[in-house]
Amino acid sequence: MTYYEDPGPGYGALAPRAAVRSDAPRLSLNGTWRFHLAESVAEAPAGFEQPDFDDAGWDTIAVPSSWPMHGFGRPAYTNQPYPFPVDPPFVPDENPTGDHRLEFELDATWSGVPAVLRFDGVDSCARVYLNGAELGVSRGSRVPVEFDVSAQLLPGRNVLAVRVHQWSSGSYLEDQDMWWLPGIFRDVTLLARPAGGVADVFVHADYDHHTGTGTLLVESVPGATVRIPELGLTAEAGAPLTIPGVEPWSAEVPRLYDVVVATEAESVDLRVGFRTVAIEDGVLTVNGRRVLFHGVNRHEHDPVLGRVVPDHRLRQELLVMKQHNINAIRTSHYPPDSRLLALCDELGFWVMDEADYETHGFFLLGWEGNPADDPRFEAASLDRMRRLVERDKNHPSVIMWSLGNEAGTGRNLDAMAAWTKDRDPSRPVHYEGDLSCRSVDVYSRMYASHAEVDAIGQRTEEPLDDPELDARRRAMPFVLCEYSHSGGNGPGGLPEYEELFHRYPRCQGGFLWEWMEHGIARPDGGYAYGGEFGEELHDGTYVLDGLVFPDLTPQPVLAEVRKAFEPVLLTVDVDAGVLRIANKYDTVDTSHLALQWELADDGVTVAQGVLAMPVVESRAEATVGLPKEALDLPGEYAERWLTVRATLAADTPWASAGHEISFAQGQVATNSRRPTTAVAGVRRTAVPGWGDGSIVLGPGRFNPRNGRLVGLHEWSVEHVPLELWRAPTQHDARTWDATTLDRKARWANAGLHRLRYRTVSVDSDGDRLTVVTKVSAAQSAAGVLTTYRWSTTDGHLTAEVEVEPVGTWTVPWARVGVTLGLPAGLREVTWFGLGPGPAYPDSRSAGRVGRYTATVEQLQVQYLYPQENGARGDVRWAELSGPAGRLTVAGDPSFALTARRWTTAQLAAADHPEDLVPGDHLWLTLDALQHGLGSPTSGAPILPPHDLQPRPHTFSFTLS
Ligand code: IPT
Repeated sequence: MTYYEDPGPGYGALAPRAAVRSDAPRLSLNGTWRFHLAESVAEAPAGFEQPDFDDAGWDTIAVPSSWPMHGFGRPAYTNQPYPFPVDPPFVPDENPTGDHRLEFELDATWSGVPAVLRFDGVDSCARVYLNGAELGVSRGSRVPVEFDVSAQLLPGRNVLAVRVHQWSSGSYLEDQDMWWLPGIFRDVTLLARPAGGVADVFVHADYDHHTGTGTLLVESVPGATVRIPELGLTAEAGAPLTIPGVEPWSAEVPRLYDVVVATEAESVDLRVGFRTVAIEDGVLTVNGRRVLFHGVNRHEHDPVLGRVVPDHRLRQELLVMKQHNINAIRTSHYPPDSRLLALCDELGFWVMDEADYETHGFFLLGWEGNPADDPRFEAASLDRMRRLVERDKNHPSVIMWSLGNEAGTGRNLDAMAAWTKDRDPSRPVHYEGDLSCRSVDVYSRMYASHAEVDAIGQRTEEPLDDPELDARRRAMPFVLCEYSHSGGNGPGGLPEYEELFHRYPRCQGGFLWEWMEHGIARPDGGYAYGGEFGEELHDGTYVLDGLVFPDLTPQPVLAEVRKAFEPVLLTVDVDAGVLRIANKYDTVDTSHLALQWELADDGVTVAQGVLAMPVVESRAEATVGLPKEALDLPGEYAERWLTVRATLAADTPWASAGHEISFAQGQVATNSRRPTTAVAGVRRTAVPGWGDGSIVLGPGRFNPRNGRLVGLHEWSVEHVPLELWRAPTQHDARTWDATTLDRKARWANAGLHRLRYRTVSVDSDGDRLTVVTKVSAAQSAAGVLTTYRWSTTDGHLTAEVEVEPVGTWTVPWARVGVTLGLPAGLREVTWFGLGPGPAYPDSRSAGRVGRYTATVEQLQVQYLYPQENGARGDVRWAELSGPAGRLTVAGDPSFALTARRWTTAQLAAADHPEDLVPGDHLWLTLDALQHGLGSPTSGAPILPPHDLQPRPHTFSFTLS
């Protein structure tokens, strides 16, 4: 068996230890290395490890790097499938092999100094040589490995040679849903290890919330001292220290103390947070408080660099999370770059730190032969867990260990859990894949439906067969390690989950799937997804499922996330004249917040001010009087809304003073004097007449044969009387089990995208034009009778529309909408309704009633895979304007609005945003009803009210 197929963890590496900042000399070996890529191991050059090997003809590559991102080989994306035959621990001969060489000079500082060479991440198997001598072999792509190089280091010139294989036995344990990207993708460092230095350190910093006392126990080498300069404390390592009056660490107040652990030979700096994690009465607590995870699953991805994540990006990711009320991260599905955890300590996040462990492809084989249950993989399994825990054990942000993801069940997982509990009893152990929870401390599910979470909240979930295990699991706290898959335009249904987390103490929130879209930047400026690199097997757009775009720009749904995750709930109760404030923070009161209010008449601000924010303790509630004088302000309006916002009172490390944490709106009862639109005044009606071969009614001209609107004022227009289809979203286009047809397929089968229109009648009766159309698709007996009753008053044209399904419908509708093709010279839209972002039936809580203006371009959301997007919700009226003129559309009561430079069919046909080319129309669709977005791609069904089943409906709109 080859060394890269050996199922063990590799050889030659030192025991794992904590990642620390030390004053011992260090030398970064990052930079430009010589590089040679062979298609297979057999083609890799012999003797490449020899110092005098001639690499002059080789390429160069940056280290760290994912080599396919630099033109060597190609990225490949699969979710579950292994991109090689499943034959553990063997891998194919076609095994891209990257040889890396670096010459470096050492000065006198390093003479005779013991040292180690550290690799923070190599994907997937590395064989390492220094000055021609082999140091060893590593596997475990995202865990660090250190080799002792004391005997090999030379004064002056040294040559480091690393052979990296894309595939190895380790690949069987690394089948995460992401790009396969081989390379030395994290730092390479030479570290002096002075004799008598601080070889390792394990900080135990607990907090007793009853007494406010901290205890600190630092395990390190004999004779080491521990200093906390800020507290003027010095002690010996190994001796427990009791520190009264310490300030605890939490994700909300990430209080860190600098601690120095030193021997004569070396001094190590740590940032320590005092906190105690416990499970009490079936609830997970930190410092005695129940915590609620408003989390995301975070992969490491950079659209240009692959698995290399630059510093500024790490920080930016976390700032954007904090700014959107996200307080927790699951490091799906492997240990992140350690710099991330240092930032989590500093900025405040609850972290579920996960081992580099997933064998998902075996699921497709009924878990037959799963390495997680194969004794040959036991040592490698334990090694991965050990390297995770040892590296990250000192981070206060890490409050839970996770064995990995989607690796079925098996003895190796049990062994990993047992080892972890023994090594670090201070943190609970998580793993979702074993429903029995036999070796873990927390009950976890992914994509459980709202109904299931509700049952779990009441501890009435389906029992396990084994009563003992069942009782044990039923007593556990519950988290959703993944939920609300956000592929493309979605998910819907977040507020309903949040409500369950607030209702049931056992339901401690979860981690949305997932933080970032893994699009790969193409040279032409767009982003690629799976299948665009010639992969034989791939999962296409499934890699595009983030809350932020690859460049970290928030998707609209992030506003919805921020709303759902609000730590302070505000309710404007206009009738009672009060603002209700519910503090949902885990620990802090509301003294860091300020309250602002704003009163707007039909979206125009007429008054604003501040309210004194009362100090509301965590989990407590309070009320404050609303500004009565403002509510009673005289004015002419159709709708008066009061908006109250809780904002940061002072700057924080992650946002400036004034940053909004939560908001609420309340409609002020009106003695309305002005209707919603300009459609007002004395009624001057007109009757349909004839002109130029068309029926003329007010500003409208109609085709007498089919009754469609063909002209408006001086424009010619297109008119689609009824639309039932939308450009399928990623959620429309996929279900998670192969046995259920997705909506896209069901809509296609029913022909919603190829409706035909038959004019039943065109009648002018009195002052109305009545047009009846039967709408249905080829080979379908189901249809919709659509009746338009057009009338005109004062130059406004009003349509009352009635839709009535006929025959037997077996699919839901995507929408009930009317489309108008208008002149392209309409460029801007001002609307009164929900904004500023899009709103869908089950994703609208972030919308605020107001008046907004956007260009047609700004209304579009450029999902990396084009799909339905950008609808503005509850629009009472909208004005479209531009060089072509002006058009006002008013709804009774309201509609959802999309305005695009391409048709729905063109949107649906595009593979990339760049494929969408503006045509010579502005396509305006007014939706009376829409299907929700849901989140079906991973299992949870859409909530019934958002599932648009065919039904009769009437609505009305007015064009002026
Ligand atoms: C789930 C995986 O755990 C996660 O890595 C990601 O692939 C996610 O799916 C995407 O939806 S597993 C799935 C069977 C629910």
